[in-house]
Amino acid sequence: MATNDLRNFIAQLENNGDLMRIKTEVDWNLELSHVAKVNEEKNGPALLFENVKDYQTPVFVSALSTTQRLAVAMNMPINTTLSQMAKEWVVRTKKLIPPVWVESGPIKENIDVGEQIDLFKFPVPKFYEKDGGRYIGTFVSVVTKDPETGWVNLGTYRMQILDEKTCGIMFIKGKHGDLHRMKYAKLNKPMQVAAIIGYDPLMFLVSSTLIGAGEDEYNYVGALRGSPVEVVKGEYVDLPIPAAAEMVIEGELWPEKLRDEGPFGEYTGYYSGKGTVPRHYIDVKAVTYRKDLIFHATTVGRPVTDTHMIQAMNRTSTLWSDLEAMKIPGIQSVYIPPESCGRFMAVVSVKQMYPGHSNHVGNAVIATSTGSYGVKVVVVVDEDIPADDMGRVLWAMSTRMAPERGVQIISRGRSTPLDPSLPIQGRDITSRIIMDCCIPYEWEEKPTNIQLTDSVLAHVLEKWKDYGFNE
Ligand SMILES: Cc1cc2nc3c(=O)[nH]c(=O)nc-3n(C[C@H](O)[C@H](O)[C@H](O)COP(=O)(O)O)c2cc1C
Ligand SMILES: [Mn+2]
Repeated sequence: MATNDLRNFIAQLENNGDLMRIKTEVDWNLELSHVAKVNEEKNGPALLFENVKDYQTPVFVSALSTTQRLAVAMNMPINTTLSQMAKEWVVRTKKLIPPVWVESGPIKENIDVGEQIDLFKFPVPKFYEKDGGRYIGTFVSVVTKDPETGWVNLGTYRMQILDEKTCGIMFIKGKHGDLHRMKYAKLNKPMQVAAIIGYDPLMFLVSSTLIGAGEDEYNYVGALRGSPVEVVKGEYVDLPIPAAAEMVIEGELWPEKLRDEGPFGEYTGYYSGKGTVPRHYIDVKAVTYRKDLIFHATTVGRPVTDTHMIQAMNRTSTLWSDLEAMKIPGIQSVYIPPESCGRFMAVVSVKQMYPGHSNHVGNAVIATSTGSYGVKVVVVVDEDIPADDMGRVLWAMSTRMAPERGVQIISRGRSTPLDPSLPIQGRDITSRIIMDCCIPYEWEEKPTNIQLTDSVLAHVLEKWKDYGFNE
């Protein structure tokens, strides 16, 4: 059964023994995030904090910080690798499934408007000491609409509580929410915004994915799930909202007005460098939430957290789709490791069929939309090495790559303001490296791999327990 809301997802984790309920009181101020982070670094279970200081509402974290939990969200066997899930994504998203409108849903069980609106009612964590405040939008999907074409977009953009009825929001230039904002600026009208916190985690996977301008991410959530998202209209905004979401913050954003926001401990593991900066904000007009609300958050910060896992997963998927669209033969597997912040490094395994094939692949990666936004290191390996087996990738890098032959530096390309390897004032443009770790196709004499003998291996595996091994 596909998950279709957060509660269903949590129940599945609990069935798998992959959820821990914390009943000890935990402070929303730093303590909660630190428990979550230490647990994530031990590859621990998802956590439900049931006793958050000053609050009745529980907080759920680490939903997708392991491949096992990503697999639950994708409705696949829990031992599926990230690269295999990405391949499945490529297949499922070939047929998009639009959302369907319904009359009402649990999201309307509580409706706060006017004087009732108070963002401090919710157990919003402060994650890191130097953060500018409490971040209500971390595991969030922000809905906006193009005023000219009606295109609905979902994007994950961080949101800070600025006061009881105001949230800051950060749009990096070029993001679709910001393209919409610029159109409202021309019309001199406020932009309606709905921020969804707590729903089928597939939506978070999708709202942080590089999908083309003009495309409605709801169609991708439906495609990945195999059934349409049921949506209702907002209380204040004329935007589609999942009927079974936990919580929605609705409001309007004046396109040219700014207030101080940040800083925020970013997923690179660093602050982005500029400290507190004037950014856009939402005037909150309604907050709707389910009975017995579960507040959903993610720690962000250094790898590996939900953010790194989902970026690794969705960027591997879009890179793979892009390469498939380029019709390059022989691609065996693709992988963007979570430890590279889910964006800075890409590995592709290829079955070579002609001289220069591995170069073709390396150059293609940086020409794709995904590769050209943020991938700095491209590694190409032969077919015998799965792209997501980093131990084997390092082996290929060490034994098959001759630096002079294998390495190319590309000096200019699109970057991100979050890349800490570049000076704070010069982060628009980055260089890239392609590392070809393949044995050259044209070599007549190739190094001989040591192979286990099939018949002996089969014999040994058959007798495995007789030798005294348990597993
Ligand atoms: C936890 C998390 C926080 C993010 N925060 C921001 C942000 O504050 N601003 C931003 O522009 N992108 C942010 N991103 C990246 C965007 O979600 C991503 O680029 C996505 O493609 C945006 O949607 P769009 O392509 O429809 O604009 C974040 C991603 C994650 C996973
Ligand atoms: Mn988009």
